[in-house]
Amino acid sequence: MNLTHIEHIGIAVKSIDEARKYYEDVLGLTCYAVEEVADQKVKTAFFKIGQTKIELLESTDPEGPVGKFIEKKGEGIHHIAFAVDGIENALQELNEKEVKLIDQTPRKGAEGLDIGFLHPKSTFGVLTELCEDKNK
Ligand code: CMX
Repeated sequence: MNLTHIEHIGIAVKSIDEARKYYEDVLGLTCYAVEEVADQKVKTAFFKIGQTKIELLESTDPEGPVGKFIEKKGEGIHHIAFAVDGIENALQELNEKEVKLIDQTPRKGAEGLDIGFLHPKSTFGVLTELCEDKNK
């Protein structure tokens, strides 16, 4: 498997409008995109630092993954995403190595990336995402 870099860190927040003031006014970052991902029941806001992005995640439904996460654990780091070359093969390899997959095959995520999640119960408690930008 060829992981190339940390693509983004997903951070669950109650309100993007509130949280972005910290990222913009205090840290001096620029929000370059806000996007709703309907099938994930989230609204996202992206900031870039070097090659890595911060993805703020606001739930649009209390029963969605981020809504449930905030209800249980509060705001905070929700997942880490690695960029990978060849996401299909990477997911297959992980499956063969008995890592529990949430997505057996890639699906479309924010920014048009192909993504696949690994279950936190088989990644030492860290919800992990693989992603590949096939438009590059
Ligand atoms: N990080 C670490 N552990 C997590 C977690 C997270 N983000 N989310 C849930 N868990 C843990 C819970 O704490 C719980 O642990 P315990 O059994 O020890 O209490 C367990 O996983 C089950 O949690 P749950 O609240 O019952 O939730 P579900 O099993 O219904 O779903 C999960 C958990 C990870 C399978 C689901 O959140 C999922 O499919 N996530 C992937 C998709 C996603 O997160 N999308 C939002 C981001 C989209 C984007 O970036 O665009």
